[in-house]
Amino acid sequence: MIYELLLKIISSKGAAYLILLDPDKLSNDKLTEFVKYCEVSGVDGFLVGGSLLIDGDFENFLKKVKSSTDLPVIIFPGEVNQVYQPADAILFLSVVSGRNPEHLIGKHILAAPMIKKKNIEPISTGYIIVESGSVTTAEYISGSKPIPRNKPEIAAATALASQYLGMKLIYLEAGSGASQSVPNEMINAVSNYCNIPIIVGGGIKTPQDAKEKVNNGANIIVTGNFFENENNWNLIKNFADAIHFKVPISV
Ligand code: 1GP
Repeated sequence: MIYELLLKIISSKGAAYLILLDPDKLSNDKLTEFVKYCEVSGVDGFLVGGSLLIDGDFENFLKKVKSSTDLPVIIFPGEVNQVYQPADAILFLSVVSGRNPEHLIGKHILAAPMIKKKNIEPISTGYIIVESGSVTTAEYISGSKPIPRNKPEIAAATALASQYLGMKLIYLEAGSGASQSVPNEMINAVSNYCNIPIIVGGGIKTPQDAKEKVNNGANIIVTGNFFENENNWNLIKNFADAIHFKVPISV
Protein backbone atom coordinates (compact mmCIF):
# COMPACT_ATOMS: atom_id res chain seq x y z
CA MET A 1 0.00 0.00 0.00
CA ILE A 2 1.42 3.37 -1.06
CA TYR A 3 -0.08 5.25 1.89
CA GLU A 4 1.76 2.99 4.34
CA LEU A 5 4.92 3.36 2.29
CA LEU A 6 4.67 7.15 2.52
CA LEU A 7 4.24 6.87 6.31
CA LYS A 8 7.36 4.69 6.47
CA ILE A 9 9.40 7.18 4.43
CA ILE A 10 8.21 10.03 6.66
CA SER A 11 9.20 8.16 9.79
CA SER A 12 12.59 6.98 8.48
CA LYS A 13 13.73 10.11 6.61
CA GLY A 14 11.89 12.83 8.55
CA ALA A 15 9.81 13.84 5.52
CA ALA A 16 9.14 12.66 1.97
CA TYR A 17 9.98 14.43 -1.26
CA LEU A 18 7.68 14.07 -4.27
CA ILE A 19 8.16 15.65 -7.67
CA LEU A 20 5.15 16.69 -9.72
CA LEU A 21 5.29 15.70 -13.38
CA ASP A 22 2.86 17.67 -15.50
CA PRO A 23 2.17 16.09 -18.92
CA ASP A 24 1.67 19.56 -20.41
CA LYS A 25 4.97 20.90 -19.22
CA LEU A 26 7.51 18.09 -19.50
CA SER A 27 8.39 16.94 -23.00
CA ASN A 28 8.20 13.22 -23.65
CA ASP A 29 11.78 12.96 -24.85
CA LYS A 30 13.12 14.42 -21.58
CA LEU A 31 10.80 12.45 -19.32
CA THR A 32 12.82 9.26 -18.74
CA GLU A 33 16.06 11.19 -18.28
CA PHE A 34 14.42 13.50 -15.74
CA VAL A 35 12.80 10.65 -13.81
CA LYS A 36 16.15 8.81 -13.58
CA TYR A 37 17.84 12.02 -12.47
CA CYS A 38 15.25 12.40 -9.70
CA GLU A 39 15.79 8.79 -8.61
CA VAL A 40 19.54 9.12 -8.17
CA SER A 41 19.09 12.48 -6.45
CA GLY A 42 17.03 10.99 -3.62
CA VAL A 43 13.44 11.78 -4.62
CA ASP A 44 10.87 9.47 -2.97
CA GLY A 45 8.20 9.34 -5.65
CA PHE A 46 6.20 11.19 -8.28
CA LEU A 47 2.86 12.89 -8.60
CA VAL A 48 1.46 12.96 -12.13
CA GLY A 49 -1.20 15.46 -13.10
CA GLY A 50 -2.19 19.07 -13.31
CA SER A 51 -5.24 21.28 -12.81
CA LEU A 52 -5.63 21.78 -16.54
CA LEU A 53 -4.47 19.48 -19.30
CA ILE A 54 -4.19 21.00 -22.76
CA ASP A 55 -1.68 19.16 -24.97
CA GLY A 56 -0.46 16.27 -22.86
CA ASP A 57 -1.43 12.65 -23.49
CA PHE A 58 -2.02 11.66 -19.87
CA GLU A 59 -2.25 7.90 -20.34
CA ASN A 60 0.93 7.52 -22.41
CA PHE A 61 2.76 9.95 -20.17
CA LEU A 62 1.81 7.89 -17.13
CA LYS A 63 2.90 4.67 -18.83
CA LYS A 64 6.25 6.19 -19.65
CA VAL A 65 6.78 7.41 -16.08
CA LYS A 66 5.89 3.97 -14.68
CA SER A 67 8.20 2.18 -17.06
CA SER A 68 11.06 4.54 -16.14
CA THR A 69 11.01 4.07 -12.36
CA ASP A 70 10.24 1.74 -9.47
CA LEU A 71 9.45 4.66 -7.18
CA PRO A 72 5.77 5.25 -6.33
CA VAL A 73 3.78 6.98 -9.07
CA ILE A 74 0.69 8.71 -7.72
CA ILE A 75 -1.97 10.41 -9.81
CA PHE A 76 -2.64 13.99 -8.74
CA PRO A 77 -5.85 14.51 -10.69
CA GLY A 78 -7.06 17.84 -11.96
CA GLU A 79 -10.05 16.21 -13.59
CA VAL A 80 -12.08 13.02 -13.76
CA ASN A 81 -10.40 12.22 -17.09
CA GLN A 82 -7.08 11.68 -15.30
CA VAL A 83 -7.85 8.23 -13.92
CA TYR A 84 -5.63 5.72 -15.69
CA GLN A 85 -3.52 2.67 -15.11
CA PRO A 86 -0.66 2.09 -14.55
CA ALA A 87 -0.54 4.05 -11.31
CA ASP A 88 0.29 2.97 -7.78
CA ALA A 89 -2.23 5.28 -6.14
CA ILE A 90 -4.38 8.35 -6.68
CA LEU A 91 -4.84 11.32 -4.39
CA PHE A 92 -8.61 11.35 -3.96
CA LEU A 93 -8.79 15.11 -3.49
CA SER A 94 -11.67 17.03 -2.03
CA VAL A 95 -11.23 20.81 -2.21
CA VAL A 96 -12.20 21.38 1.41
CA SER A 97 -11.06 25.01 1.41
CA GLY A 98 -13.83 25.82 -1.07
CA ARG A 99 -17.59 25.56 -1.10
CA ASN A 100 -18.00 24.29 -4.62
CA PRO A 101 -19.96 21.02 -4.31
CA GLU A 102 -18.57 19.69 -7.61
CA HIS A 103 -15.06 19.71 -6.17
CA LEU A 104 -16.13 18.62 -2.71
CA ILE A 105 -18.06 15.49 -3.79
CA GLY A 106 -19.50 15.77 -7.31
CA LYS A 107 -16.47 14.77 -9.40
CA HIS A 108 -15.69 12.04 -6.88
CA ILE A 109 -18.92 10.22 -7.66
CA LEU A 110 -17.88 10.06 -11.30
CA ALA A 111 -14.30 9.06 -10.51
CA ALA A 112 -14.92 6.44 -7.79
CA PRO A 113 -16.25 3.65 -10.07
CA MET A 114 -13.30 4.19 -12.46
CA ILE A 115 -10.80 4.01 -9.62
CA LYS A 116 -12.40 0.78 -8.40
CA LYS A 117 -12.49 -0.77 -11.86
CA LYS A 118 -8.87 0.13 -12.55
CA ASN A 119 -7.86 -1.11 -9.12
CA ILE A 120 -5.93 2.01 -8.09
CA GLU A 121 -5.34 2.75 -4.41
CA PRO A 122 -7.30 5.89 -3.47
CA ILE A 123 -5.75 8.10 -0.77
CA SER A 124 -8.39 10.50 0.50
CA THR A 125 -6.88 13.96 0.79
CA GLY A 126 -8.25 17.23 2.11
CA TYR A 127 -7.04 19.73 -0.48
CA ILE A 128 -6.63 23.20 0.96
CA ILE A 129 -5.91 26.01 -1.48
CA VAL A 130 -4.04 28.89 0.11
CA GLU A 131 -3.87 32.45 -1.20
CA SER A 132 -0.47 32.94 -2.82
CA GLY A 133 -0.28 36.36 -4.42
CA SER A 134 -2.40 35.93 -7.53
CA VAL A 135 -5.14 33.63 -8.80
CA THR A 136 -3.69 30.17 -9.53
CA THR A 137 -4.95 27.58 -12.02
CA ALA A 138 -6.04 25.28 -9.15
CA GLU A 139 -8.08 28.07 -7.61
CA TYR A 140 -9.61 29.21 -10.88
CA ILE A 141 -10.46 25.76 -12.21
CA SER A 142 -11.90 24.51 -8.93
CA GLY A 143 -14.02 27.67 -8.61
CA SER A 144 -13.19 27.96 -4.95
CA LYS A 145 -11.86 30.75 -2.80
CA PRO A 146 -8.45 30.15 -1.25
CA ILE A 147 -7.84 30.50 2.48
CA PRO A 148 -6.31 33.93 3.21
CA ARG A 149 -2.56 33.73 3.93
CA ASN A 150 -2.96 35.49 7.26
CA LYS A 151 -5.62 33.10 8.57
CA PRO A 152 -3.72 30.01 9.80
CA GLU A 153 -6.55 29.23 12.19
CA ILE A 154 -9.00 28.70 9.30
CA ALA A 155 -6.54 26.30 7.67
CA ALA A 156 -6.08 24.45 10.97
CA ALA A 157 -9.82 24.07 11.56
CA THR A 158 -10.35 22.98 7.94
CA ALA A 159 -7.59 20.37 8.28
CA LEU A 160 -9.01 19.06 11.54
CA ALA A 161 -12.48 18.78 10.02
CA SER A 162 -10.94 16.82 7.14
CA GLN A 163 -9.26 14.50 9.60
CA TYR A 164 -12.53 13.98 11.46
CA LEU A 165 -14.20 13.21 8.14
CA GLY A 166 -11.69 10.38 7.73
CA MET A 167 -9.20 11.87 5.29
CA LYS A 168 -5.71 10.43 5.37
CA LEU A 169 -3.69 13.40 4.14
CA ILE A 170 -3.89 17.19 4.06
CA TYR A 171 -2.52 19.02 1.02
CA LEU A 172 -1.69 22.68 1.64
CA GLU A 173 -1.51 24.08 -1.88
CA ALA A 174 -0.25 27.50 -2.91
CA GLY A 175 -0.78 26.54 -6.58
CA SER A 176 1.72 25.47 -9.19
CA GLY A 177 4.11 28.31 -9.99
CA ALA A 178 2.77 30.42 -7.11
CA SER A 179 4.75 33.57 -6.38
CA GLN A 180 4.51 32.87 -2.64
CA SER A 181 4.61 29.41 -1.06
CA VAL A 182 2.34 28.38 1.84
CA PRO A 183 3.28 30.47 4.93
CA ASN A 184 5.29 28.59 7.55
CA GLU A 185 2.98 29.85 10.33
CA MET A 186 0.06 28.19 8.58
CA ILE A 187 1.89 24.86 8.24
CA ASN A 188 2.81 25.12 11.89
CA ALA A 189 -0.78 25.81 12.95
CA VAL A 190 -2.12 22.90 10.89
CA SER A 191 0.50 20.47 12.14
CA ASN A 192 -0.15 21.43 15.76
CA TYR A 193 -3.86 21.00 15.33
CA CYS A 194 -4.29 17.75 13.43
CA ASN A 195 -2.34 14.53 13.27
CA ILE A 196 -2.54 13.30 9.71
CA PRO A 197 0.43 13.88 7.38
CA ILE A 198 0.62 17.26 5.65
CA ILE A 199 1.72 17.70 2.05
CA VAL A 200 2.93 21.18 1.17
CA GLY A 201 3.39 22.38 -2.41
CA GLY A 202 3.26 25.33 -4.74
CA GLY A 203 5.93 27.96 -5.29
CA ILE A 204 8.74 26.21 -3.41
CA LYS A 205 11.91 27.32 -5.21
CA THR A 206 14.77 26.80 -2.77
CA PRO A 207 16.01 23.92 -0.58
CA GLN A 208 15.97 26.39 2.32
CA ASP A 209 12.24 27.09 1.85
CA ALA A 210 11.57 23.32 1.65
CA LYS A 211 13.54 22.75 4.85
CA GLU A 212 11.70 25.50 6.71
CA LYS A 213 8.42 23.93 5.69
CA VAL A 214 9.55 20.58 7.09
CA ASN A 215 10.76 22.29 10.28
CA ASN A 216 7.29 23.77 10.64
CA GLY A 217 5.55 20.42 10.34
CA ALA A 218 5.28 19.55 6.63
CA ASN A 219 5.59 15.78 6.16
CA ILE A 220 5.70 15.68 2.37
CA ILE A 221 7.12 18.38 0.10
CA VAL A 222 6.10 18.69 -3.56
CA THR A 223 7.92 20.69 -6.20
CA GLY A 224 7.06 20.89 -9.88
CA ASN A 225 7.67 24.09 -11.79
CA PHE A 226 11.19 24.73 -10.61
CA PHE A 227 12.60 21.70 -12.41
CA GLU A 228 10.86 22.40 -15.66
CA ASN A 229 14.04 24.40 -16.28
CA GLU A 230 16.72 21.80 -16.97
CA ASN A 231 19.42 24.10 -15.59
CA ASN A 232 17.94 23.51 -12.13
CA TRP A 233 18.15 19.71 -12.21
CA ASN A 234 21.47 19.71 -10.37
CA LEU A 235 19.64 21.17 -7.36
CA ILE A 236 17.26 18.23 -6.91
CA LYS A 237 19.69 16.52 -4.54
CA ASN A 238 19.97 19.72 -2.47
CA PHE A 239 16.18 19.73 -2.10
CA ALA A 240 16.12 16.03 -1.18
CA ASP A 241 18.88 16.49 1.40
CA ALA A 242 17.14 19.54 2.89
CA ILE A 243 13.87 17.60 3.23
CA HIS A 244 15.35 14.33 4.54
CA PHE A 245 16.60 15.79 7.78
CA LYS A 246 16.91 12.40 9.49
CA VAL A 247 19.26 11.05 6.82
CA PRO A 248 22.97 11.93 7.16
CA ILE A 249 24.02 13.91 4.07
CA SER A 250 26.41 12.02 1.78
CA VAL A 251 29.06 13.87 -0.22
C1 1GP B 1 1.36 22.15 -7.48
O1 1GP B 1 2.17 21.78 -5.33
C2 1GP B 1 2.45 21.57 -6.66
O2 1GP B 1 0.20 21.46 -7.26
C3 1GP B 1 3.81 22.04 -7.11
O3 1GP B 1 3.90 23.43 -7.27
O4 1GP B 1 4.93 23.66 -9.50
O5 1GP B 1 4.97 25.58 -7.90
O6 1GP B 1 6.39 23.58 -7.51
P1 1GP B 1 5.10 24.09 -8.08
